[in-house]
Amino acid sequence: MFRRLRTPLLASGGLLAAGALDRALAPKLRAPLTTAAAAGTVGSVLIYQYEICPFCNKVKALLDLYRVPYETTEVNPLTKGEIKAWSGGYRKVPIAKLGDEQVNDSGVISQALLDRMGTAGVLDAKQLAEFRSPKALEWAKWSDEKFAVLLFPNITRSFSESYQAFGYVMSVPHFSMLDKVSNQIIGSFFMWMAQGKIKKKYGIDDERAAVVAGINHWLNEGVGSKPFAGGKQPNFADVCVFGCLKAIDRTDAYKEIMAETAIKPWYDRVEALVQPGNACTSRQ
Ligand SMILES: N[C@@H](CCC(=O)N[C@@H](CS)C(=O)NCC(=O)O)C(=O)O
Repeated sequence: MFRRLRTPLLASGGLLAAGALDRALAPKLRAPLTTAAAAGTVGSVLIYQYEICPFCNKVKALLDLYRVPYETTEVNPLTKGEIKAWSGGYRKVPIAKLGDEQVNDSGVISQALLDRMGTAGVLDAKQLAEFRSPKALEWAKWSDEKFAVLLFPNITRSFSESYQAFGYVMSVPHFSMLDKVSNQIIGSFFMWMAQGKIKKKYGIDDERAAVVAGINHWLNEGVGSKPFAGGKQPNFADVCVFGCLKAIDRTDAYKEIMAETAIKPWYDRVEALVQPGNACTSRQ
């Protein structure tokens, strides 16, 4: 179990105060762009992804937030068959196809998308500057380098947790039965076996305590008393941290994080703006 996290918000007024804050803010949140407003402006977007990859979910949350239509292709983690022939040796996800252009790495993809959104007028110059302010980029780096790395050890603590995390492979339509079973069993097994090595690599002792401490740090230092790290609207850092948690939202680790920390009101606020985007429906 996680140690229960007490944020200033909880300690000084409890969940009631957090709920009241949500209600007070709800009408002021920016109305989402319609898909039609964004369609045709950014061009075609195809994301090669793993459903449980935090970096892929970050990119999808960004697209969803601004109602930019996109498609996803699930990559077989064992064979990489969907990308191997054309990715030029790059074997990680996400990879984006922006029109005909291949863009690797979630950070590069996100900035390329934001540039296109700026050019297309989905975001004006001021909104763009605020969304990717130096502070937002600093927290985005923290999310990628310090927070995202905590997720893997948390969803692979045991074979059964690892098996649960890999459960999504069973519903990927283009995976053959052999792909599904091999990923579910062999993939889960190797993820579980790799857990210790990853913990050692990143100097993680107690993975549950580490993820709670990470969330504590984000809530207290990143979000603070504002609705979002970006203030009244999410910024790129909000999108990055949201993507990390969205990636694992069908796992026991996620349930425990939500129950044992005070992150849910912030998460729900971001999710309310991201929905009804594709990240929630792109699951194949
Ligand atoms: N810096 C990269 C990191 C991407 C990354 O590490 N992706 C993982 C999945 S979460 C991956 O593809 N690992 C290689 C593999 O699965 O073989 C980014 O932000 O896109």
